[in-house]
Amino acid sequence: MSQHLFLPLVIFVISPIPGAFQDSALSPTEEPEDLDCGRPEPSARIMGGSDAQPGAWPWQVSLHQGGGHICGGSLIAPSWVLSAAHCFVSNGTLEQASEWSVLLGVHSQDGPLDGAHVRSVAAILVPDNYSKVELGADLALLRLTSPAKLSPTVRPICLPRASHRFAHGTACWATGWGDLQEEDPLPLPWVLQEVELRLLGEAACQCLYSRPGPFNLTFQLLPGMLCAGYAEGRRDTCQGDSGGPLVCKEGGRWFQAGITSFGFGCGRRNRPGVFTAVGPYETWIREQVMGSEPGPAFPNQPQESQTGPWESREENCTIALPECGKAPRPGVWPWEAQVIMPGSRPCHGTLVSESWVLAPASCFLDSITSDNPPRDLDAWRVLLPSRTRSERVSRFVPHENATWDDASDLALLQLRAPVNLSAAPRAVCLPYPEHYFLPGSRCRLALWGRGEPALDPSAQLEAELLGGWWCHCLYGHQGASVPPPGHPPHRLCPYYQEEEEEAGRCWNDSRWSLMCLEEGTWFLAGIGDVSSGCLRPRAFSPVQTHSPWISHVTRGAYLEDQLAWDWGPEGEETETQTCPPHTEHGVPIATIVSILTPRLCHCLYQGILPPGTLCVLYAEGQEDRCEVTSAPPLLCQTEGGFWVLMGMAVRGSQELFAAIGPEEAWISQTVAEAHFLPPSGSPYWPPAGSDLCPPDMAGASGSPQAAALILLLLTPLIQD
Ligand code: 4AZ
Repeated sequence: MSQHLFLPLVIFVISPIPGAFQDSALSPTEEPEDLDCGRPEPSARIMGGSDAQPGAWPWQVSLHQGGGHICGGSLIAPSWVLSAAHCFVSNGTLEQASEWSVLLGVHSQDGPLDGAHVRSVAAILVPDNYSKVELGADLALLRLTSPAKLSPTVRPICLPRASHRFAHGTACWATGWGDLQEEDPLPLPWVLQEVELRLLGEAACQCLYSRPGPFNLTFQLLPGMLCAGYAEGRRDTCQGDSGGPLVCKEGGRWFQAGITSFGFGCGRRNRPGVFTAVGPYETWIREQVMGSEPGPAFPNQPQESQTGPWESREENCTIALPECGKAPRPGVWPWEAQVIMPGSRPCHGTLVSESWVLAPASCFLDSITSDNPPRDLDAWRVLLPSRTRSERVSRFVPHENATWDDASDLALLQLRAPVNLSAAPRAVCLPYPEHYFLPGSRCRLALWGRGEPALDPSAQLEAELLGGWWCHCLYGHQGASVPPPGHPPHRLCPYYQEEEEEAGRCWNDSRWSLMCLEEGTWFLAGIGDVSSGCLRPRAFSPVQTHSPWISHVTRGAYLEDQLAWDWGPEGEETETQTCPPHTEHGVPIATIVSILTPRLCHCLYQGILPPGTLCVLYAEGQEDRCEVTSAPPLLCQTEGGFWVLMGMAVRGSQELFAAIGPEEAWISQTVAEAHFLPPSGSPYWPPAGSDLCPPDMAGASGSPQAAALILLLLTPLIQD
């Protein structure tokens, strides 16, 4: 159960109303076998809260297998429980009924189950046409070995008839012991959770699912399914709630409109939960339970008009939320946060929700190694744009790998009071793990950590993102497989149109975060580590890998406020790609570079380089060479152990070298003693017209981006 509205608990008790269980709503056409259903003992329910009151949902059952809760279910008759088929079918096979037990009248699943009782299962029935959740018919009936003991905390729910339509927009309730959000199990004492969900019309649901974001390519709402939830996400069912009921109150009774079936993630924007609609299965249910006395009840329901008051508002599936990632001007970041600690330089971080700031943990190294929470937390302040007063900090959560892994150099700081999000301050958007930043995306740098701006702070560099293949292979190893779109990248490589020489020095002294723009929305895409220094193209560690941690710590602030685009591969580029070999000339003497294959060099530079130019790669973990200014020689050792002068740097470039080989005649004439090795037999340049480049770059030939990249790489490096 994913529920991110945590309201204070207000407990009050309404004394039982005499005669509350008399069925005043029964019509003369009521079927004789109907038992009283859908009426819990009157209780105080905490609206918008998360823990249910004991006995508030007396039809809710917990289905156990192997001693643990697996799925929810609902009591529909003393001997029958309704649940989801997918709880009992694995690899096309229906599990043994004897493996399952049904817990009735449970509130907290921890400790003594006061007032609860257990029944074993005699039979599990699943519709013949059930195959997998996405194809519908995800329901199951469990026949108990002996009838449940009905009591105020154990009562059946009413079922709707096939002809009944629940009005779109009706407020209904889902209940269960499922996760609080993705990857976040319900903590002890495992109290039953409730969440209010609105029924969504079919068109609205399909419209939401077609909005960009994860999973938008895969969903088709089928007959017999219904959606409930909200465009903005936040409140939803989640893993472990499956099989549990979605109930709506009509005419003074609770009816089960749906069975929690599946969804795409939990509480995500535009991805409401999907339920099996119960009404359409009236006949199937009646057939299965035939002969049982008493059977489930299908009382008359007042038929409402099919078009509820919410319908028109839903159909255009718009969301009104404080938006993340909208900046008035690039470089003017409304999410820029400065953390001030007594006795040290300010630390630049980013506002990621109304209550949380993300910053490099290395700013707070003293705090990480000493006690947690840090003693001086009271003295910390956060400055945010357009706020006249600074914010106080109530909690400091460093990433567990922060002290040894640069890519995890992150900490979250919780503000004592949430700030009002408006034009400024405003949160940046964070990418989900499956976020795919399109090659060529527009990006910019923002200050990060204790970094002093090496440049005039207004001159933040405009950059474009390199394709994943390039970034991965330039920094990765030969034969390494490239993460396909939809998988978190290992690095993000932007290349810059303006160059660092403006600053007169390498930006090595500054740390930057990488902001990338999609559809007018800025995402915090990456964080720069100091070790990437002056290597080019610069590499940033992707933030998306940390979204589960951020989401877990901020408890939904992330899900609430973040958009997630997923411009997936759409059919192409799904084949596994690997990195080509980096060198065929042995290890260079300075041990800091490898020569790229002619093909890679040719593709990377789009054939614009003069024939005979060698490109080199600064491999992972190596020192940067910002201090090298004079044209260095490129020396390589052959298999025979000879050291060979392979090339001379092109105009001081660190990546490009003019090959010596083609100049053999001229050198021999000038320096009679020079020794030349026999040719290696491998030309430095591929034949004209060969198109061996990966698809990423194939279409980019001669593009401004490619030209910019070439200019960048040819730019001589200027020393401090
Ligand atoms: C599940 O795995 C599950 N957000 C149930 C419901 C939803 C997602 C997953 C809907 O049981």
